[in-house]
Amino acid sequence: MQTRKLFSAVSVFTLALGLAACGGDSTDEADTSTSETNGAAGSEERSITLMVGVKGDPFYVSMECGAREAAEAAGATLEVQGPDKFDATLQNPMLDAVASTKPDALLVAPNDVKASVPPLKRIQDGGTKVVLVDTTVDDDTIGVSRIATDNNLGGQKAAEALDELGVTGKVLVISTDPGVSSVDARVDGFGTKAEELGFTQVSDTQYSHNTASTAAQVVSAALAKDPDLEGVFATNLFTAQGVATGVKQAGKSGKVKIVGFDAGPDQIKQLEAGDVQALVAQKPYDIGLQGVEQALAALDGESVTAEIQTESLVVTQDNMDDPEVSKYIYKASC
Ligand code: T6T
Repeated sequence: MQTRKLFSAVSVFTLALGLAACGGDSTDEADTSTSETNGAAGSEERSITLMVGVKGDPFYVSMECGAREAAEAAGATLEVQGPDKFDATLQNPMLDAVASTKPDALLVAPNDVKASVPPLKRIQDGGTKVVLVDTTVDDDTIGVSRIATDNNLGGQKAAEALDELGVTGKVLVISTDPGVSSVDARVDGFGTKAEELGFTQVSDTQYSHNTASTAAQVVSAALAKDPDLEGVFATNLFTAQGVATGVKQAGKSGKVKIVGFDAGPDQIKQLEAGDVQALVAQKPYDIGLQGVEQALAALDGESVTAEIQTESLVVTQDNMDDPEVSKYIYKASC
C-alpha cells in the first residue's frame, strides 16, 4: 500500500510540474494541514466522485478532463455525475445518494450557496473529503479546499473589455440565477468596474436561468426598450450564446458589443463570426486537476491549500489563434 501512496505522490508531483509548464496557476490564500485521514486512505484504490454543476456543459467537461488526468496518474477511480439542469432541487438528491455511497473524496460544484449546504454537510460528516470546485457555499466549514476562478476579477475584465470596444454608455448584465457564487461574483466585479468607467446599467441584472433561449428573449426585450443599448455582459456560457443569438436576430451584431464569460467551442464560432466581441475564458482543466490533487493530499494527511484562485484570460478575434490562448478553449470531450 505504501507503494501506491508513493506512486500517487510522484505522479501528482509530475503532473504539477507539467501543469506549471503549460501555464497552470494558483494563488494560495491559506494553507491548512489536515491530520485526519479517511478510513480507506492508503488501504485500497481511492474513490473520487466529481459532481459537476450541470451535465454536458463544456466548462465541466474540461474540468472532468483535468480531474481524470490527475486521478488516473494517482491510480484513483473517478466517477462523474451531474444534474440535467443547474438547479439545486435536482442536484441535491444526487448529493444525498453520494452521502450513502461514501466515496473517499467528493469534488463538487454546488448549485446554490445556501440550498446545497445540508447535503454537503451530511457528506462531509460521513467522512468524505469535500473539495469545492468552481462554485462555493456560504458555510465556511464545508470543504477542505475551494478552487475557483477569481470571478470578481473576471467580471472586472469583462467591463474593461467593453470599454476597449468603445462602449461608454448604456450596458446590460444578464446572469444565470442569483445564489450561484461564481456568476454572482462576476456581476459584482463587473458592477464595480462599470461604475469606475462611467457606464449606465439600463436595469437590474436580468436572469437567463442558464438557458440560451431565455437569454435571447431577455436581450431582445432590452433592445426594444433601450434601442441605444451599447453593450451586454453575459456571465456564463449558455447566457452568452443566447445573447449573441438575440442580438443577431435583432440585426445588431457588432453594433451592440457583447462580452461573454467562458470559451466553449460554439462560443468560439460566434467570436469568429463577429457575433460576440470578447470572451473571458476560465481554466476549468486546471481546476479539475488541482481539485483531485487537493483531495488526495487531504486523504494522505498532507498539507492542503484552503483556497486556490485560478486565472482567466480575455479572448478576442485578435488573439484566439495564439496557441497560448487557444489551449484554453473548452473541450466537448476529453
Ligand atoms: O461559467 C461556468 C461556471 O463557472 C459557472 O459556475 C456555471 O456556468 C458555467 O458552467 C458555464 O456554463
